[in-house]
Amino acid sequence: MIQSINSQRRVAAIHDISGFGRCSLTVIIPTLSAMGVQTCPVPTAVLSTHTGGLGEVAMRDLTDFIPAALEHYKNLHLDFDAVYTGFLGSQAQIDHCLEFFKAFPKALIVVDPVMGDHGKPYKTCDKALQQRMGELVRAADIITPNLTEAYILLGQDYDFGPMTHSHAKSLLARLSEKGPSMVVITGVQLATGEMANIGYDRNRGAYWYVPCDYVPVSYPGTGDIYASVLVGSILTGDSLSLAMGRASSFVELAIKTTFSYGTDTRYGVMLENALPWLTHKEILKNFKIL
Ligand code: PXL
Repeated sequence: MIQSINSQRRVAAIHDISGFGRCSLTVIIPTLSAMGVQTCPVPTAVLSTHTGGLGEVAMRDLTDFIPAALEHYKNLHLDFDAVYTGFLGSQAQIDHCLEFFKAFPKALIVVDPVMGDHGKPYKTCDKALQQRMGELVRAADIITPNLTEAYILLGQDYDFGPMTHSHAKSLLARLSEKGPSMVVITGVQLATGEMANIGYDRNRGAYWYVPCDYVPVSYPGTGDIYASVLVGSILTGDSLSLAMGRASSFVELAIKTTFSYGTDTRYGVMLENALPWLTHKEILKNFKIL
C-alpha cells in the first residue's frame, strides 16, 4: 500500500507575544503557517504592545511556562524539526532555551539574538543578558543578528560606515567561529552604496548578499518576519542564498506596502496584505556572491 508522505515541518517558537504592534509571535505564527510550516508557540511573556514607544506596557511574565511546556512535550515524545528563539527577557529564559535545545538534539537550532537596533541595545537587554545571549549563539546552527547585534556578539564597537566585501565576510566568519554554521546579518551598508543582507554558509564556504531598496522608515517586527521566512524556507528545502532572497523580498514587499499607506511606524508592517505572496513557491535568484 502506498502511504502518503507527510513532510510537514514543525517548529517550537520560543518568543514573547505582543498583542499590538505586529512583532514576535503575532507575526511569526502567520508567517510560518503561510509557508506550510506548523508552528508551536512557547510564549515567554504576554505584552499589550511591543516596547518600542507605545507607552506603559501591560506585561505578564511566563518564564516558568517554558520548562513546563518542555516537560509536557517530552512526555508526548514530540519531535521538532527546529527550535527557534528570539526576544528574551531574562537569564532564566536563556537557561530554559538551552534546556529546550538539549531536549531536541536533532532539531535545527535557530537563534535570532534580539538585543538592540540602530547602534543601541534595547533597555530590556543589559550587559549580563547580552553575555548570556552568546551562549545561545554558541549552541545555534543558524543566527540572524542585525548589524547592532552582530557587533554586540563580537564585543566590538559599532561601526556603521559603508563596509567593504572583505570586512563583511570577516564579520560573518568571526560570528560563525562562535558556533553557528550559517550566519545572516541584516541591514548592512556596503561600500558599493547598496543596503544588503549578508550571509555565510560555512559548510559550503559560500558568502552571499542580497541587495535591498532603501526605504526611509523603520518598523518593529521586520527582523522577526525576516528570520521566520528564513526558517520556513530552509525547513522546506531552500539553500541559504535562496532563503535569504525569499526573506528579503518578502520584508521589502511588506515595508513598501506599509510605507505607501503612511501608517504610524510603531504599528508595524501591514503583514496581512503581504502574506499571500509567501504562499507562492517561486524560485528567486536575487542573491549575489559576496
Ligand atoms: O521584534 C522584537 C521585539 C520582540 N518583542 C518585544 C519587543 C521587540 C522589539 O522592540 O519590544 C516585546
